[in-house]
Amino acid sequence: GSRPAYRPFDDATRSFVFGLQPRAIQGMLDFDYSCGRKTPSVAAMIYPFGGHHIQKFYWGTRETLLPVYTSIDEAVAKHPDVDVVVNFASSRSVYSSTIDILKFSSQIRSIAIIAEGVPERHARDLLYRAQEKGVLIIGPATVGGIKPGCFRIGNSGGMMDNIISSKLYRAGSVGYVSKSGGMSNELNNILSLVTNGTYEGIAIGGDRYPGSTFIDHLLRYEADPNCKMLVLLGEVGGVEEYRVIEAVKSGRITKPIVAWAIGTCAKMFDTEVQFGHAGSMADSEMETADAKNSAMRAAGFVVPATFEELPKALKDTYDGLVSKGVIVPKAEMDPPVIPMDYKWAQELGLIRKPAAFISTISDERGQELLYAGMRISDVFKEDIGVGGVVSLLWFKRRLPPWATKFIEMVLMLTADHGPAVSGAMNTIVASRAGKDLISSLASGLLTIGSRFGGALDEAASMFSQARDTGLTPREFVDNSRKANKLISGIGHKIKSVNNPDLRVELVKEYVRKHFPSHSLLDYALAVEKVTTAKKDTLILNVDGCIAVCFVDLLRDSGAFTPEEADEYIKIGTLNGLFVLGRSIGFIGHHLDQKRLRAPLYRHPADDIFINMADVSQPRVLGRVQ
Ligand code: Q5B
Repeated sequence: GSRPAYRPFDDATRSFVFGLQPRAIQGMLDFDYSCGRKTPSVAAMIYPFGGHHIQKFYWGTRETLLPVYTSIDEAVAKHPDVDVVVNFASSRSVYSSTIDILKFSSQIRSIAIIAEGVPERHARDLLYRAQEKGVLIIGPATVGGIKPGCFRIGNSGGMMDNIISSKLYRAGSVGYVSKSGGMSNELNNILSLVTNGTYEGIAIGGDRYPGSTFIDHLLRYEADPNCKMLVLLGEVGGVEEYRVIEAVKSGRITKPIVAWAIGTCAKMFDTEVQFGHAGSMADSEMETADAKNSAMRAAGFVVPATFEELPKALKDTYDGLVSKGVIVPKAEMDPPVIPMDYKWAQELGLIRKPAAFISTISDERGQELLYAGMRISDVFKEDIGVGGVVSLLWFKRRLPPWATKFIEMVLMLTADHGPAVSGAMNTIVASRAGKDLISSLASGLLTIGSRFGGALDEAASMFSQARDTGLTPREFVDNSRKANKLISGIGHKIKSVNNPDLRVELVKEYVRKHFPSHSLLDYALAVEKVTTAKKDTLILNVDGCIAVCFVDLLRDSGAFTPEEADEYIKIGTLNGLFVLGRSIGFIGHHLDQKRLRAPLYRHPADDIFINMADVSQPRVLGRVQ
């Protein structure tokens, strides 16, 4: 590319991210956006598994798509402008993937290796191969580094608010190199306070064999005319600081350099102390932090007396460069506004929006599923049964046991009434047409209506209205007839006074025994007396009986206000009982037909009286010749 070797990253740098790291990539893109970059610094992802696809990211307030390739070959071929790979491969696969990437060294000039725990022999081999090809390797075991205003390797620099507060969205004049990402964040912050900020910062990683080390980066900064001041944050262990000392002594590094070796406290322990990093242990006196600090001081580095004095040393050095005119501070730009993720803003309580839905019966967001506030484990501990669950989810309250048992009784009674009823028929016909369970069930359910199974709500409202307005049973029947209105809940196709519906008998028996009151049932039975006197099939049918008993439950259980009781009748609760119960039977019929391998049903034509008498003389439209 057109970039000089000392400046591997600039504001046009494009990279691949190896591995699926959507959060890190979003962080890189947010950084880019904050820098005012025109194009995202990530061109694509490489992930060998799961096939080609694309992933969506934010680009400012809008969204952008990034491709995911399965091989480096393809990615390189498709994006000739990319010369950096941020390799997030695990310690197990990072060696082979980096070897692969190194094959494209004519295009890929820098690789950041994030993985920790890379075996030292692998690290050394990669280092050797990369040097041979002149490829810059940062890492392993590092967040990478950051080039303010230009490019961010992975998660370097921390959260976006940190990046903004450390002014990393625009370049400063100070180039630093450190081992750890955590110390880098600290340095970015200090530099933003006491100088015009970071020009570039690299964390080389804490392993014994980093792919590039202090001297590599400091020599780059030395060569880069835009970098005016150097910072070395070393640590106990290793001898890399001495290579920098040699470079200063030999005149290869001439820019002012502020330095500190961390770990001066190691001498306070009796035994060898290993700090967080694999390489941070002194094998000899020379590798101690104190020895390094003394040697650097002696070589002319600016080394403060203590770490706490580092900011002052940085400030003094910077101020000196400004007064000499080496650094000309630029006018500060306004910090960019980075759109905050909706979820994050919500968590911080910064925004609100009206919910599109309200729900008040169940909640699965917490540790435990709740039904109307009752923990699912308590549902079982207290053995509330299906009736209890229905009472929680339909009525948002626990009903007394006689009521929940009644609900269960209703579900059991209405579960099925043979294959000949219209709903079961439709389920069976649908099933035999090859439909699946849900379709066949739906076909049966959609048949439930005011004449079949769906008469409960209207029965409840007709009977209670009649009784509430003081009509005698006879007046009610007469009024209905005059209005040409069938009484919902009265009449049955096959059941009659002489062939009573046992289900109805069971309900009556239960209600009389367990309900605190059954006044509407009594009223309905008085109506039945009138209707059956006319015709013995005009019994109080199963729909009607359940309906009036449920009104008694709603009104007299003490669990509902009169308004609530009326509301439940109005909003169609009672038909729900039949729908729920009969679903059991419809599913049974569907399974039965499947089990029987029942073939497609076609109704015999001789069972249908087909008569087109009314169209036997077609109207002549136009003239017939
Ligand atoms: N008449 C149920 O009719 C049925 C009258 C009436 C006053 C009435 C009919 C009706 C209201 C709706 C209702 C639920 C269609 C039924 C159920 C579940 C099921 C089903 C199963 C299961 C039956 C003969 C004469 C006529 C009519 C008069 C009829 N009903 N008068 N009020 N309600 N009921 N549905 O036998 O003078 O001769 O012209 O619509 O409650 O669905 O097992 O099958 O578990 O699956 O066809 O139990 O009663 O009688 O219509 O020929 O009428 O009685 O005006 O008088 P039918 P129709 P007239 S339970």
